[in-house]
Amino acid sequence: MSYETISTSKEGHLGVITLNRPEALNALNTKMVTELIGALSEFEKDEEVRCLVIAGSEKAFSAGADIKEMAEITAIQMAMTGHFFPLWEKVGKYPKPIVAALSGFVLGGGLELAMSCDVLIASETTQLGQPEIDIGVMPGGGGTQRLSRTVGKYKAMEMVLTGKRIGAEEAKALGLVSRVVPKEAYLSEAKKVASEIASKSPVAVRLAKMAVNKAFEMGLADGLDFERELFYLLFASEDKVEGMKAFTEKRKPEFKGK
Ligand code: DAK
Repeated sequence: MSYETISTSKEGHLGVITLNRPEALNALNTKMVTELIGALSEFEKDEEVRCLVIAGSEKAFSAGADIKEMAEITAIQMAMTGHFFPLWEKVGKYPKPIVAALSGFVLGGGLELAMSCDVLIASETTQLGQPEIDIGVMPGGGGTQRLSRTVGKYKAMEMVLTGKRIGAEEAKALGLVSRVVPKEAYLSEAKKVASEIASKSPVAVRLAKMAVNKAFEMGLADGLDFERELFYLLFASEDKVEGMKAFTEKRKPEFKGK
């Protein structure tokens, strides 16, 4: 597939999506959102792809939704089309793990996109924020909910109500990114983590991702029940037999995702 506002590639078991609107700091417009959904669907169907990487450029992962486009959209148009909602749905419920390779500006919808991913690797230059308040609106892609659950009420309030950005180190201290790396290494590190995930059993990875995500939706008792059911289910997989056999035979397992 060829795209205008993103590019995609396959590197072994990795599907890589790169946001590519440098003239607008990778602002998310309708075209880009549509193309992102298309690329995510392609990689979802591709059995060779076990883990995704979403990256922007060194200057900007994404500066958020395209304000120039949004300025023309009415409330009715937004409500009728869901605007970007299908993207958050797609990424939020994506069955394969997604590593976000962050650098430069990660703002508004860009941060909301990143927060819907699973592992966030950030360059030391990364600046994260929800600046929607500065243009008279508020986060609409899950920002108020995901940010609060991640950094707690008071930091989330400060970020959402003032629009102020935070740097990579502060984000790491708050648990908003998984790891901070030198700016030359953010993409290679993201691919390294993604490759490591891709080397594990795809069945175990998928269920483990589901279980961790449930922690944000369920109470502890229900979450523990959910985890136990998935754990039992994994004992029916060929990958479980292979993983444990390989351990006792002191060799690397060959996981097939079955
Ligand atoms: N939209 C459109 N164009 C943008 C942009 C954006 N978000 N951000 C940057 N650009 C464009 C600039 O207009 C400029 O283009 P030209 O003027 O050269 O044509 C170019 O990118 C370079 O930007 P600057 O000249 O401003 O570069 P600086 O380094 O001086 O500043 C900046 C970088 C990132 C601090 C600044 O550009 C900035 O403040 N950008 C806006 C950031 C922002 O407010 N982002 C939040 C947008 S609102 C929804 C879900 C989610 C959302 C909406 C709906 N639904 C489910 C319904 C999300 C909303 C948002 O994200």
